[in-house]
Amino acid sequence: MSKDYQASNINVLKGLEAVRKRPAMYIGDVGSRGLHHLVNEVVDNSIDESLGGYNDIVMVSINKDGSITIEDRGRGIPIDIHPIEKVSALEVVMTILHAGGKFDKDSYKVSGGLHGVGVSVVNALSEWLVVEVKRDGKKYSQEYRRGIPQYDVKEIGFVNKKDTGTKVTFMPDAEIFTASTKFKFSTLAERMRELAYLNKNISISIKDEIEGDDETFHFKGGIIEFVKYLDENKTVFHSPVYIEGEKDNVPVEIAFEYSDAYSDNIFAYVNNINTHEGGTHLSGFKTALTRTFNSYAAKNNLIKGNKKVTLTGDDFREGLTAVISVKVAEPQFEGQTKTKLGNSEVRSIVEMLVGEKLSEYLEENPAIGKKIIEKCARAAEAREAARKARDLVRRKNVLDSMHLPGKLADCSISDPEHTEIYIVEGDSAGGSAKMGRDRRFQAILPLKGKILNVEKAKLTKILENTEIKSMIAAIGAGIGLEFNAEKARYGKIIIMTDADVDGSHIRTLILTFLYRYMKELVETGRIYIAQPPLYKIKKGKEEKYAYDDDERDKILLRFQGSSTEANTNPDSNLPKGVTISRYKGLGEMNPDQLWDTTMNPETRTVLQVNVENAIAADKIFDTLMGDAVEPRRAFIEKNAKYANIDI
Ligand code: 0RA
Repeated sequence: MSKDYQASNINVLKGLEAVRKRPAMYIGDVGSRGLHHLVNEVVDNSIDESLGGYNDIVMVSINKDGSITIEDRGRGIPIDIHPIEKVSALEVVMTILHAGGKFDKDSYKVSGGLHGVGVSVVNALSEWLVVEVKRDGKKYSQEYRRGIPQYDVKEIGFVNKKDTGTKVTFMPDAEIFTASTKFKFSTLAERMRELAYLNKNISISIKDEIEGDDETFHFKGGIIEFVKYLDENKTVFHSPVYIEGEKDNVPVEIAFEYSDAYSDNIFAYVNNINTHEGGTHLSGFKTALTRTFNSYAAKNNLIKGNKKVTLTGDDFREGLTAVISVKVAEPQFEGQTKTKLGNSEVRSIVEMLVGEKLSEYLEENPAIGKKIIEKCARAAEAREAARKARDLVRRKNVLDSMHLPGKLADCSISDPEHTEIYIVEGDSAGGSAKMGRDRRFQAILPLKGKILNVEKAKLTKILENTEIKSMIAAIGAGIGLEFNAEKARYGKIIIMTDADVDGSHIRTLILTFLYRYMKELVETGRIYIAQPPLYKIKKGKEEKYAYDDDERDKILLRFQGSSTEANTNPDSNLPKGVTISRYKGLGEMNPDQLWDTTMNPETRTVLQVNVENAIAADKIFDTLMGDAVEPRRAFIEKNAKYANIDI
């Protein structure tokens, strides 16, 4: 060691200590999400290099020892001595909070939400980290332990002058990530795929040396291909419309197309971050879309036959799949999850660009224009019919939460913060649940048989379905555009179905409905899946429940260990005196058992449904519920056992 770093730079140590003391403040949490965020943080820096036109390749590798490497061909982190800190700029970037960004101001460095905290945060949360930089014909490196440099930046060789880039390898610190430090290929790959769609000039490869997985993402068509990918399993009306432009230093890129789906599917990005909560770029787009299409339709007399209906924004969004990608130098992120763009200037920029370019596009592609207008006019007619149907239903008071469905066993507390509703498959399981529950805060709604597949049905049909109506009434917060999560009568919505193929299908149907018509509940993490046990294992008076095969085997081993006699039953592998029963359905459990194993908040496990990856969620629902048969078969075969829709 050339210098005693442990004592030399008190500011660095203070910064590292702050990060290690409150890691969640910097990376959101110390669970799986935070762990994978470390990788994204480094990759974001590589992508930033590509935004400036300096980088075309990012390579991510999960290494055999569990560490991870991110390598790019950017300019390489500068290594010259930093004028203020008096050490290599590389060391500054790696050890000083918020020094990681470009020093130049006109880059679109991501700086909101959890992004852009800097590589120094990754360094502070790594047991060890090695950085290698190729720059000016030389190769340099430095190593750190929990963020502390182990030696000065050193030269380790020569390279071709044109050969530049940065390579970061790190081992996440198990002292910080106490649950697990294992990187998941699919989680990382989904984000890499998204980044490759959003940045068409870059090729991103990822490999997993442990599991042997390997993928490379490079989409020359960028977001046009992204839109096609999102609609892969849908029937589309035309090839994507593509709009590109820049105003006041804000580059805007939009691709969209219409399919025969009933809902819309818009992904809006700012500096490669998915702005789940929307914002000014999204509202600018929506306004321009409605206005431009309406004036095009009027000018070309395209809604002659439908004089009575006026087309609204909703009509122009039915079946719309769109990707909006803008770059903003100083984005303001607002909203609950800091994923809503606040910059007001962006609204008019997007609105103007879309207005201008879409008009041009429609003049040049009249056939497509006509098709879209006709499609949206049909949507308007259907909307009108649906409104009538809804009014009818409303008049009958079915959707009114004052009239709760007869099958609902409500709870006595009314504060949603403390209440939960179990949506249960079948009347008999519903009966057990009603008897087993804690009636103060647990409500039970049994559903009979399969509910309607909302992915394939029009709103009018959906509103006629008894099971769906009772869910809407019980939850009490409306549906679709009128949905208001604040009115929801329960804090948790727990889906409880049998652990078999039918149960899995019913669960997917319910989830599809909630995802399409009460999305906010999914987005705010209020939907859960109950986990009933698969086995009951008995030895004498002792009873144990197992929730999967591994757990069953562990319990059996334990019983075997405590058994003094050898197994004398030649027909089974079971220890003596032990019996196993496999639960075929919830109905086989008596109320007490159901409470003990699945409903008691003290002892149960429930899976929270989250849409961490909205793209994956959308695809799963399309695949499982849409028209196309082949992809569904492929999905089910690939996810054999029973597809666990933990999206
Ligand atoms: C600071 C300044 C510059 C580039 C970077 C950091 C940089 C960071 C990372 C992290 C992973 N890959 C990276 N590539 C670059 C600007 C360099 C210049 O002005 O020459």
